[in-house]
Amino acid sequence: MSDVHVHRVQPAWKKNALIDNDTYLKWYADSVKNPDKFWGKHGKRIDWFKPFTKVKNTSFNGKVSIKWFEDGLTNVSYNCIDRHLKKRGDQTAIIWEGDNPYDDRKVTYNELYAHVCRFANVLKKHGVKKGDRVTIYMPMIPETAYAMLACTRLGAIHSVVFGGFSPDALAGRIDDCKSTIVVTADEGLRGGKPIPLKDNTDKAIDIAAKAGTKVEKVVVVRRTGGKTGWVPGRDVWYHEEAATVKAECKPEKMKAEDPLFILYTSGSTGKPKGVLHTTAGYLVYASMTHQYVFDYHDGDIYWCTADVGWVTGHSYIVYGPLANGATTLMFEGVPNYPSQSRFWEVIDKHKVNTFYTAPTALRALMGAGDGHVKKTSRKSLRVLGTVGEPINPEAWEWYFNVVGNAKLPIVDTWWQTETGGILITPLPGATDLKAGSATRPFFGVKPQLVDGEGKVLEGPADGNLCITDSWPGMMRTVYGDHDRFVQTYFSTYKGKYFTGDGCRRDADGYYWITGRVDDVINVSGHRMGTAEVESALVSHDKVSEAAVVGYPHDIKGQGIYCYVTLMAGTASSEELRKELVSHVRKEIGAIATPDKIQFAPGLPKTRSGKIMRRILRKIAEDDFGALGDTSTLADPAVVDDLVANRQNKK
Ligand code: 6R9
Repeated sequence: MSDVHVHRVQPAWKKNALIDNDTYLKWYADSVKNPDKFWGKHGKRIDWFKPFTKVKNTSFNGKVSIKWFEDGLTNVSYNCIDRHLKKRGDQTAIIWEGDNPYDDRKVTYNELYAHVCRFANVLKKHGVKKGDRVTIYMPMIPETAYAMLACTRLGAIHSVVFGGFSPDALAGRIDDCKSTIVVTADEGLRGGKPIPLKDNTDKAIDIAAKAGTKVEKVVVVRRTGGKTGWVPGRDVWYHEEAATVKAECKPEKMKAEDPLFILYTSGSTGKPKGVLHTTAGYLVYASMTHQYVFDYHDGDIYWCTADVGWVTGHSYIVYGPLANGATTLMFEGVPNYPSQSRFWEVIDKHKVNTFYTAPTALRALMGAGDGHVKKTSRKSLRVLGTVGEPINPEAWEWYFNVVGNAKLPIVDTWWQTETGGILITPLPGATDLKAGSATRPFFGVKPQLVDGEGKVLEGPADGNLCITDSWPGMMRTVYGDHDRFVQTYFSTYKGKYFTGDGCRRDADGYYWITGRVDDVINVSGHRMGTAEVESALVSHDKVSEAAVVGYPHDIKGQGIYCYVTLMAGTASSEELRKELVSHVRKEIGAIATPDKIQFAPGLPKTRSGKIMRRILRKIAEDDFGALGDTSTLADPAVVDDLVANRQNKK
């Protein structure tokens, strides 16, 4: 191997792992040589009401059409629950760990069945049928999983909206998919603080109504018992409704390509897109990656710390693990409450074997000191994982040495909302590790690096990451806007799925994701379009123009740096700066809180009026010695002012 930091697969792992290196190489070769045969076999890992006879029917050209297992009939909730009942009805399906360490719950597969059936019957009672969109705006409690699975039981399409989003952001998502029913909770609880989910929902419903979507029903789960507003006739308590319905509900027979869920995600332009995933291919891919990437064995306790509001929560808290009959831990709280040891205490308390988290959390905990980790045992752990953003080698080595005592494999898993499941990743028993590399493609995944002009780069190279052929878990379209789907993902490099990520391939064929090459930034593992933050800023009546870029941030990965031009005659002030920060939080949510705001009399533009973001990025990085060519600027003098007033002086 060419790099210094190589951690070889340890001997014990070679013996006990599901996949060793020879198997990886063989399966990978088979999967790309004959995808029909490979996926035809692995498509049978889920149960079918009617087996498929066709496997792959996909094209990345022209109108782009992606179909897998298209003539089969199945149901996701059946696969995540019913089929396990005979063998593991009394096994724990969900371990719930509350925000407060004294608050926890275990839910068996039998109980899960009853809860999901009841939830489905409540939704049905209020008119939800196959194809309807159900918005789920919930905290991290088991009822959220029940609601998702209940939708899949009925064939309704869920759209889970992260509980940290603002009423405006929620309203936009309700309106985009014309969802007339919302499932929420009175309040969420994180780090000891209540989050007013129902009140936010009420506000969102008013905003959505003005945009033309009228929400008819709100199903409210009682979490804290906190006071909320109430609209009689529209709002119902879940626990009251659940008591009136049966704990049996037949799963709908769904076509493989029937929509399963919509999940909104940020792109480089415009409003967030409704990424649409469909039924069978998604489940086959989520469950298969969950099993092999985490080397999941029967009886393992598996914990992914993501929120179900993100794709990681969909695929690797709910669908992948439950389809595999696993025990999945769902955590309501935050990594540093009540103490910096919380993650490691939860691991000891529930004897967690697999732990999957984000680099940003690791960097924050690393900063708090090793003592918080070392005072815990962590001896149940077998596999560590990361996701969401590039992990810097220092954080990787800390995770490896301090958390894993230099014994455990780390799977650095690269994937996206659009991909449905993990695409580039080590397999614990097969892949030698290098700190900071996502290593090699999963079965059936064909990565390719291209340069800016689309020329294919071979061997060791640095370029833009594309995937050249379809895999079962990928998104099928942008909800309601197939042209946008084709335009966003298949037009930059014709006939290829373009990921938006930059990537390096080394001499061993290992992939190193270098971060987004478009106007998407990654703040604490949360993906955000700079355009969204800009449009929030310019919606303030004192702002005339705004440009937003990311800059390197020790804990968050990237911070949000905003250049703001005020309306003529408006004076800049500390108060206005604070007002703009809270305005963005109100428009999008706390995850979009600007880190730096620089008031700028003018922005650097080309003569045709294009903002030169390259220059803004450099100034935000405090790297203005390397501004490059500024001769095409309409007014080069603005740059001097920007440099003089930069907000990130090192
Ligand atoms: C699953 C998820 C996707 C973007 C992706 C990339 C970044 C995710 C990564 C990673 C480096 C990893 N990303 N995993 N970068 N190494 N292991 O995070 O989905 O929220 O859609 O974000 O996150 O830039 O393009 P999503």
